[in-house]
Amino acid sequence: MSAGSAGQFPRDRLPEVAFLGRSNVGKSSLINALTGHKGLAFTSNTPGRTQTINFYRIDGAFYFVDLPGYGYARAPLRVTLEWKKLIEHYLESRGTLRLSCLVLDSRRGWMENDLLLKRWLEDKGSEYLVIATKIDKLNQSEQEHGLRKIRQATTGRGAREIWQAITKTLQPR
Ligand SMILES: Nc1nc2c(ncn2[C@@H]2O[C@H](COP(=O)(O)OP(=O)(O)OP(=O)(O)O)[C@@H](O)[C@H]2O)c(=O)[nH]1
Ligand SMILES: [Mg+2]
Repeated sequence: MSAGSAGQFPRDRLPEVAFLGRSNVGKSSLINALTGHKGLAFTSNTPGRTQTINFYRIDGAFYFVDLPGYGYARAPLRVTLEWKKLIEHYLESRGTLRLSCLVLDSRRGWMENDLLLKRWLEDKGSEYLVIATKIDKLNQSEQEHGLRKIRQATTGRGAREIWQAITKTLQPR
């Protein structure tokens, strides 16, 4: 099921796992790899392939939700803003969303928009998973370096939570 607006989201209240990330990182390919259906989600060499929110019902039990990628510089601004609105609306209001998979290209690691999204998910207290793709494009030492850098940002999360707790106790009563 493909939704270009919130009115078209499924209404059967099944739990959802969403795939988020920059354009072309491999979100749709990942859905195909996980389900073992090569042609299930459309993939393309051209960034900006997925332009609607696509819901794939798996075994009648849950949905994999393929979201349009962000950060595609060549998309017209109007389109970029529309996607942003649709993605934000989905993330903010979707009660059935159980897990967000934040997909990163292992060659690039964390980009500005990824960090913003990660922080946003943490502020909301949402469950999320960080997934690195295209590891096959790196050699052994690049793989180690790339994955270490990706993990670094996830360890920062602990520090943030400690600071949150500290500032909370320091607030005047
Ligand atoms: N080598 C390699 N190529 C990959 C991998 N994952 C995806 N690709 C390729 O990367 C390109 C983009 O993949 P998509 O799955 O369409 O990316 P997407 O994140 O869905 O992109 P948008 O829909 O534009 O947001 C395609 O040419 C894929 O074949 C991977 O793990 N390794
Ligand atoms: Mg896609």
